[in-house]
Amino acid sequence: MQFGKHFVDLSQSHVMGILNVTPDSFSDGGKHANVTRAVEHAHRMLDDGATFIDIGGESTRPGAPDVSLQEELDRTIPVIEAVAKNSDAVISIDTSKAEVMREAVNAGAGLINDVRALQEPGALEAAATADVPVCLMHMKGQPRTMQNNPEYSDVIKEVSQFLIARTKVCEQAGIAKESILFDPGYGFGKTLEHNYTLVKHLPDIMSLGFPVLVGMSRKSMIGNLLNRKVDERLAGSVSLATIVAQMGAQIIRVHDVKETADAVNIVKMLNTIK
Ligand code: 7PM
Repeated sequence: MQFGKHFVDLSQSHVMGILNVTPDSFSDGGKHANVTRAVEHAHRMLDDGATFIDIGGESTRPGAPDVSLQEELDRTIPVIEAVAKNSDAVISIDTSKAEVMREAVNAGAGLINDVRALQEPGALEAAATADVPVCLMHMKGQPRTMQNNPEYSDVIKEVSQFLIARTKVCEQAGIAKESILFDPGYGFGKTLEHNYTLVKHLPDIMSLGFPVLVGMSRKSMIGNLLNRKVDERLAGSVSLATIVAQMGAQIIRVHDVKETADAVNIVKMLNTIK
């Protein structure tokens, strides 16, 4: 699949590193220090084996306060420019805002990662014009309230139907089928049982014919099952990454790139053995 100027062979699994873009106000070093730190983090993840770097301005994080357009642009665009100029990473922009999509792709992003699946005003048109692939994620409800008692009659069916319905809307807006990826949206309006059902039946989602991106790194589906705090979820995260890599998931979005790349490389080795 072509991601802007980069081609990525999705017949194998790739690691996507999550890049922290911290607000300037939390740093005494100012804007430049933040950009420098973010670029260093991106380079470490690339050295550790990431193909993709996912850059987000935090507005899409469940429970996070809304971030203004200007703030999201200020946080993400300078980092995208710097990483695009100094590496051959495929940069993914984690946003739901049309203007951020446009500016990010102008700055060098090769993938739009939208947890709201292009449902915000202008997002469909922005993605169609940007001419880079888009990851459509399933979320039930809205970030602030989605975790209070989510219910499904059939979670696999509902997630599949939502994603397929969004592809129709995308196609009508001029987005080619060939540039769409699917994400079941682990943790976004799902109970523990729903999340693990979506792991077990990931092959059903994959059989819809779109490459999949999965993000389970350090999430509550690990913490709540194993009774682990956020900084104790590495083994759980790598275990889940290994399982979905073995299923053939195309992109695995994680915090811990080095450990996940090791797991993916073991799966790849096994897949070369008869
Ligand atoms: C709190 C809860 C903070 C959850 C951050 C998160 C995904 C994503 C996120 C995902 C795609 C995180 C999440 N999760 N984009 N953005 N898929 N495509 O762990 O699962 O970073 S935010």
